[in-house]
Amino acid sequence: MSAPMARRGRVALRCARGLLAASVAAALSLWLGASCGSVAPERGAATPRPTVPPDFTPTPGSDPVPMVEIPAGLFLRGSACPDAPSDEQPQAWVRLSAFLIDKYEVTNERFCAFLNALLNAVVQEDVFSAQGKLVYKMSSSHAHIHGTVGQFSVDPGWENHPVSMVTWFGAREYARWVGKRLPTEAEWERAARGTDGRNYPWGGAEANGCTDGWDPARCCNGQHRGPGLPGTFPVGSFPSGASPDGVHDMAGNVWEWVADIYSETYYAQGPTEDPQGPKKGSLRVLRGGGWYNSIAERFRCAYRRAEKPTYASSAVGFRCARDVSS
Ligand SMILES: [Ca+2]
Repeated sequence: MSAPMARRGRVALRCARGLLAASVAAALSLWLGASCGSVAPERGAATPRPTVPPDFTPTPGSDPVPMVEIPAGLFLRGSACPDAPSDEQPQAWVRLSAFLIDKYEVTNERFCAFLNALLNAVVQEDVFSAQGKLVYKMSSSHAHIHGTVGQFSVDPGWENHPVSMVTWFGAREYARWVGKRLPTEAEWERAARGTDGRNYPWGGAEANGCTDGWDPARCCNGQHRGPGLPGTFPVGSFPSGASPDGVHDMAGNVWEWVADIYSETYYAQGPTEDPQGPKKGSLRVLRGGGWYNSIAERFRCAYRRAEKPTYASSAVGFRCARDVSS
């Protein structure tokens, strides 16, 4: 059975189970009206909001993007130049196990497949997780995935642009669906700058200053942005800006969610072998700079930004990673 057929089969099975339950639970029938499209909510009843189910089955292989293997070893994390923000200090050698990371940012087309696999309702509003967390801010005028006639589609021409308006929760749920995970903050930085502590994916010597090597022609940024809104380019549009390992758009296009909780003092206090981030904290880390930024500092591989995990922006997306052994 093909993957699409299998998905349709699972959706049909969910609907059949739900319809049986609806015959004995009137309240539940309202939910089914939204999730299966077969039982209309009563007039005047509150419309259940679109929700990613909590118990979906990961479908490894449903994410056709190439991945780059980063070998195990040491890399130089953080910054030593005097004008670097304090949360990037101290600079230190960090050891990582081998891992795989997506060569490109997750696109609208790939995220649309996720929504189509898990939601079966006409939606013109925001999508939430089963725990009530915002996943995708579809109501934004900068969102380019919309629900029509019972399925989602990408606005023509935006298929290969990076998805945006996705929260940290949405990024995590997508990664879980494709059998991957978000990269740790350290993995992301290693994939962006290699092992030698360069300022940007393409180079730049920190000894000459934190923004040595900045070249706005090598990435999507405020000085060189796409013509639409959001001002992104299709992923992989800047091969001269790829990292030493061939990972694209680590500087610019969209900021990227990583797995870690943010702590300003984590580099000073955390481990230097496979760091996973602090255990507690209310903010998550974003990396790499976005299409509207014009400040060279934002695109440095070591630059750290923190936002609430429910934050959604037209300049924020993500990519996935996984263990080599998984
Ligand atoms: Ca990026």
